[in-house]
Amino acid sequence: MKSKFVGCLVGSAVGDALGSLFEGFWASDLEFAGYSGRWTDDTHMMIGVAESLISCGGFDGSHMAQIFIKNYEEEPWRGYASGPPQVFRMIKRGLAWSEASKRLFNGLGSYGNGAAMRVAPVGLLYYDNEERLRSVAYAQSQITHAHELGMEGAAVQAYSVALAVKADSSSELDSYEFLGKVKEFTISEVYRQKIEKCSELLSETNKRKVARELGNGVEAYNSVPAAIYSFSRNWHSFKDAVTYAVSLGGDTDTIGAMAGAISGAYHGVENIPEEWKNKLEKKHYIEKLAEELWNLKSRKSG
Ligand code: F2R
Ligand code: MG
Ligand code: MG
Repeated sequence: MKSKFVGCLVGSAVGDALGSLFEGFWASDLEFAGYSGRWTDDTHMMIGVAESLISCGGFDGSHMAQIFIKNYEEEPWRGYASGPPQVFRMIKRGLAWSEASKRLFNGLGSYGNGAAMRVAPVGLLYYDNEERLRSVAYAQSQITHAHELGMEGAAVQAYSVALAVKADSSSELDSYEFLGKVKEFTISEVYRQKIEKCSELLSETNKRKVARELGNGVEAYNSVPAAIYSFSRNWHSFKDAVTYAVSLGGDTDTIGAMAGAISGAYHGVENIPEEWKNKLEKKHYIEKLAEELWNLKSRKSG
C-alpha cells in the first residue's frame, strides 16, 4: 500500500512533466527525448493539497487556500491558468476561501480541470470512505472551482485513484468493471455519459476518434474521462497508460498527470520507469509527502 501511495503522487508528477512537453498540441509520434522531469501547476497544486492534508491531519479549507497562495507566490511561473490566481487575489483581499471562487466566470464558477488535476492525495487519504472522499474532493475544489462540473470532475478523479489503490495489481483488471464502478459513483449525467463512452471505446484504435468523443480539453468533463480511459485500456503498464494519455493531445500535461496518478496508484512506484523517476524534479520531496500521507492514513485507521 505504501508503494501505491508513493506511485500515485510520483506517477502524477511524471505524467505532468511528460505531458508538459506537448500541452496544446496533437502528438501522434511521441518523442520524450526532451523530458527534463520539470513539472507544472498540476503538480505544484497537488503538492499543496498533500502539504495541507498532512499538516492539518485532514481537510481545512482556510489552511489549504493559504498553502495554495504561498506556493503560487513563490513560483508563479508554473503555467497556471487565469482562474486560480484571480481567486488567490480575492482571498488575500479578505474574501472567505469558500466564497471567492463563486465570482469567477460571471458568477458561474470554473469548470476547468484544475481541481481534478491536484486531487490525488484526497483519493489516497479517503480511499476506504466514499462519502468522505466525495465531500473532501468537493471542498478542496470549492477553493478555486465552484462550478458543479469542476467539482464533480475532482470527485470522479479522486474515486478512480481510490479504486486503483484498492485493486490487486497482481491479477488482471476488468476494465469494464472498473469503469462501471466509476459510473455508479458519479451523480452527474455529463460524467455518466462520458464514462459509458469510455467502455464503448475500449477497443477503439483511432485515437482522434477517442479524443473527439471523450474530449481532451481544459474543461474537467473533457479531460477527466480521457485520463480514466487511458488507464482503463492500458491498466497493464504505467508507461503505456501515461504515453497513451499524452498521445491524445490537447491538455496533455493534465491528462498525463491524472492518468499517471491512477496508474501509479495501481502499480506502485517500482513500476514507474527509472529514467522518468530519476529525472523528476523534487522527487524525494514528493515521495516524502506520499509517505507522510500513508503514515497519516495508518494512524487514522489504527
Ligand atoms: N493553463 C494551462 N496551460 C496554458 C497556459 C500556460 C501558461 N500561460 C504558460 O505557459 O506559462 N495549464 C494549466 O491550466 C489548466 C487548469 O486550469 P484551471 O486551474 O482549471 O483554470 P481556470 O482558469 O479555472 O479554467 C481553465 C479554463 O477553462 C475554461 N472555463 C472554466 N470554467 C469556465 C466557465 N464557467 N465558462 C467558460 N469557460 C470556462 C476557461 O477557458 C478557463 O481559462 C491545466 O491544463 C493546467 O495544466
Ligand atoms: Mg499544467
Ligand atoms: Mg494542463
